[in-house]
Amino acid sequence: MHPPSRQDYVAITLGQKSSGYNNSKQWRRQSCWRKWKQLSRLQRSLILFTVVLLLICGLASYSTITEKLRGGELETETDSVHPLAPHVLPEPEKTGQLPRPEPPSKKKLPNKRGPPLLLNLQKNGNASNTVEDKPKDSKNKGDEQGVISWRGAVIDTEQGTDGAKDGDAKDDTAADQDIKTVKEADHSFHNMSETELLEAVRDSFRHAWQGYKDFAWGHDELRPISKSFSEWFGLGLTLIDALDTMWIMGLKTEFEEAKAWVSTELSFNKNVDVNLFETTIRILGGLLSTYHLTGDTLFLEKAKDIGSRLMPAFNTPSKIPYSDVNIGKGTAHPPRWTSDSTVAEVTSIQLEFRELSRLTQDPQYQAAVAEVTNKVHNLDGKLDGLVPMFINTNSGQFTHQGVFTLGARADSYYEYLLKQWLQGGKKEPQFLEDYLQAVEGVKKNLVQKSSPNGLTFIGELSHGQFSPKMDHLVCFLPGTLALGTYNGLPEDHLDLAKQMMETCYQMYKQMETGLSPEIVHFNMHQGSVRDIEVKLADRHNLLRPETVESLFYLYRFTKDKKYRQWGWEILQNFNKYTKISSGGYTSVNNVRDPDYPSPRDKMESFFLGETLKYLFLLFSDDFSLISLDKYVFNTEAHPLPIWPSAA
Ligand code: DMJ
Repeated sequence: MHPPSRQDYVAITLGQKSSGYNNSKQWRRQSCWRKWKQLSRLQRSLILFTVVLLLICGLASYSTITEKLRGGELETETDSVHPLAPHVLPEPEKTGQLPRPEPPSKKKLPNKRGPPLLLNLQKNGNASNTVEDKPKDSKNKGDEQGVISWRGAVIDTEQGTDGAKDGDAKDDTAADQDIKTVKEADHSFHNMSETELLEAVRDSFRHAWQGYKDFAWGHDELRPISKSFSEWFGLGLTLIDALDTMWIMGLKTEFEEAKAWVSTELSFNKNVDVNLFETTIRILGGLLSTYHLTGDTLFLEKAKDIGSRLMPAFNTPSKIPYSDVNIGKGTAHPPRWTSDSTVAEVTSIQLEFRELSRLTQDPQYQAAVAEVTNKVHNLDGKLDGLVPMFINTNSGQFTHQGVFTLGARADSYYEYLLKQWLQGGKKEPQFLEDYLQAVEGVKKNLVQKSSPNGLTFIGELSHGQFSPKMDHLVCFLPGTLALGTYNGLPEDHLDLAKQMMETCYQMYKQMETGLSPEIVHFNMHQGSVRDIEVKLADRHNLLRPETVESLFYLYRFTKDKKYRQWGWEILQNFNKYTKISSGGYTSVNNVRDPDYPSPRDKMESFFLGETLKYLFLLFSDDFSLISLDKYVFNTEAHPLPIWPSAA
């Protein structure tokens, strides 16, 4: 017998619905229900468990199949991808000091508008615009010239996206693929003149800018696949970060349209919480450097405005600034979950605030950041000049002590020690002392060699325990070390820089896409098969600049052309795996899968602010273009002047 309540339920249900149902359906349902009720609780549990298990397996295999289908449908095997750039070109011009280029206003602008293959094909209507629909659309339109894969590469339609060929490509060993990439890059690099290399970077910039302009104008970041944007602070982050890059590249039209937006649309009078560090390095830094390069006071006025709005961050019991400021309300606060700030963040705003004081003759900015510097200088808890990652805004003490890294949360502390010393004309010995001590601390505690090939890397230390983990962020270090040696610091800094540079390059080269993951782990045990391991969660690439940044410094100081070649390979792989045909570049989830690197649908502002700028400067023979005797780059690649000796 069913309990009364269940009978009621059945009766009411059937009664309400009976006119619409046929009898056999009713009967089957009642009979099934009776059988179900006759089962023991154990039997019912077993059946339910099996059903749930089957559902989970079904869902999992559905997403795998979907991904495979998307990968198979959307991509081509590497052999069928036509390289974008390599025409046969004259021998490279002889290097040497060329006359300093005129500023964009006086300069003859390049005629070329936009990437040759991609935009032309788009104009022809042969390429659809998103990763998801591109090959399907192209097939439907019966394109005979070739379709464009989501990578932005042109595919031979006869080969199409044939699954078997995909499979063949996958059978290649990683080593084979590495060799292929290098050979291709080698060939095109040696055949390119300086002018061609520079134009290739300009093309990439134009392509990124076009996507931003079409789908994200005035917003923080482009989402190139969904053809939309994301907001972080709502301050046109990409546009401001890219201003000085456009000026340096001589992209006058693009620069003027961005300047018009800054002039008419940019307002900091907004009820919005911004991150002090990110706003300082990207917005304040970007405005200050653009002011210096152009002499246009619009940018100085905007810099003063944002600088003064960031000052409430320093109103803390310890004078160590909070991470977040509301630039409209003039209030500041730490993150919701802690009263700590990040050490790199509070110690990497100094170049910008010091420069703001010099320009405005208002000492408050420099005084605020100098107080932070001095506090950190005097703190206990360092290890041979290495700093922990967190500092408390109430006590002013380091927290989470005993953990040391040159990666996230500590990286630019070291960079700004050297660069403040340079900015001030080498007159503030405290910076130099702290920097030299830190480099010794790195050598003593964090430098190790991998197995089997002996790559030099910088690991991490946690309570005395060494971990062979290295963030891509650490690849700023070769450039900083080389800059130090160029300015008279020990030669062995440059030796370490060169070794580290090789390692950072290998972090790209040894990946199947030729792009570095966010984090790597090095093997240290004798008999290891490969030097570099990548954990599943660390396989993404955010279009970060640190390696090309260091390549730029190493090339300027050594003039060894291999650094340019490495930069060229990296640019080509960004073009191959992250370029979106409708405009923009995307960060990717998986640098180990050249068939489906899995786009993340975001173009970080530093790709235009830093990555492409450093690549452009790497390929320029004109060393007076942002001379390293006259400028220091902030940690977002915005050049700020080295102070004249009178200052
Ligand atoms: C940039 O915002 C800066 O270079 C910062 O110092 C580190 N992170 C990103 C780039 O990776």
